[in-house]
Amino acid sequence: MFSVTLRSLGRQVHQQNKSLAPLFTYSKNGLNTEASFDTKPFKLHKLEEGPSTSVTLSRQDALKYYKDMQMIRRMETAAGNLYKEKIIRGFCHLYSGQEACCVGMRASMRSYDAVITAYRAHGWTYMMGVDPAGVLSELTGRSTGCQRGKGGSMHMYIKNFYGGNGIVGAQQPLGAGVALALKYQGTDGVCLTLYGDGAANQGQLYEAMNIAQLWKLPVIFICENNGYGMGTSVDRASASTNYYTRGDYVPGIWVDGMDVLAVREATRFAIDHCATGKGPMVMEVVTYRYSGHSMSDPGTSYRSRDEIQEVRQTRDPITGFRERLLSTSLATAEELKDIDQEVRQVIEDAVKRAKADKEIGLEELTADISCNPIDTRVRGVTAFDTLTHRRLGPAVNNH
Ligand SMILES: Cc1ncc(C[n+]2csc(CCOP(=O)(O)OP(=O)(O)O)c2C)c(N)n1
Ligand SMILES: [Mg+2]
Repeated sequence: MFSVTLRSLGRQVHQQNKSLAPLFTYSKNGLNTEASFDTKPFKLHKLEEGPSTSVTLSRQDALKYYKDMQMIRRMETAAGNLYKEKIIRGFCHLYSGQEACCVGMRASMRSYDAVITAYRAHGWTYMMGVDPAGVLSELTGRSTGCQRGKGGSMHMYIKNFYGGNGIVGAQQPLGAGVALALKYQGTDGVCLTLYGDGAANQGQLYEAMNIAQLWKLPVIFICENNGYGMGTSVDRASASTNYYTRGDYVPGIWVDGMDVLAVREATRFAIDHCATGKGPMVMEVVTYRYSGHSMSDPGTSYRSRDEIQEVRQTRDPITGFRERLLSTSLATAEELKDIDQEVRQVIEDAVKRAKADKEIGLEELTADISCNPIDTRVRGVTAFDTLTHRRLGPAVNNH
């Protein structure tokens, strides 16, 4: 009886609001195990067909995406606080606002696909398998950090994740190189190569696209368009802000980067394209960063507080997703509150560890610089003062 009522309610809602499709598949507790949604239309460049805008979401996946997005949001808030307390030093670029991008992409990746991104890398590091304590301890320079505290904010790695790159535009040719390696090894693996709208104007992107198209490399060039490169808006920096078309001869797709499901579908489509030998693809995900460019930028001199507030209220990736889950009975408010509580606890524990754990000793400073060192002497403070290079463990991504 209850499920029949729900079903007809689902139909009514669907008729009133095209973003909600009929509900189906009920579990005992009256919650749905699956629901369908419509995404915003994708814009296509040099493509006859795009991904379907009608997407299905299982309850299990819904809870996972929600938790991952919340984990990244809270981890970044914690990183911001640790920075203000001067426990994190140096660079620190936060990803808050952009969570649906990495969570949606990761949902469509296969275990052997690779990722490379710029310096806004904490969320990706978590999504590729480092727990929040590994990320936060890396930020505070502790030996329990994912790079034993020697990489910091911009240089985190794990299997199939090639970092964390601080030079704007540097990672795009590297991503094409990773794609070449995947192809050379005979896998159908794809390299997701992310860059910002600011990096979209770097010449080396176009050199990388050229060779990727010629050699049909399995690389998705993904422009995370968050509206700004440092304090410069996209309109001031780019002669064309249609980043999905800027590969010219490379097919492109525009995606709402605040909708985790749209990102997931577009990524699945792009992976299929690249993995079947059709060559590269460009994907523009339109998103927003709430924080300043880095912790040293308050982020309010080149945009208004109202603008930030409006995005928070109308386009926030987590709030929007939460509403979808509740309105289609994929989850209850109580359940989501429990997840929030669990996430808060994980981050609190991670912060404690990031403050308490030890730093590496001086003898490790010159360890693990090269994978196969030819010369084991490393220059010290002066050219005459040499230190010894040592390998402490296997290199990440040394195939
Ligand atoms: C080659 C190079 N030029 C300039 C910089 C300084 N810089 C760091 S980030 C940045 C803006 C990049 O913006 P975008 O690509 O949109 O990435 P977002 O910060 O928005 O994620 C600039 C100019 C740099 N790191 N490297
Ligand atoms: Mg940007």
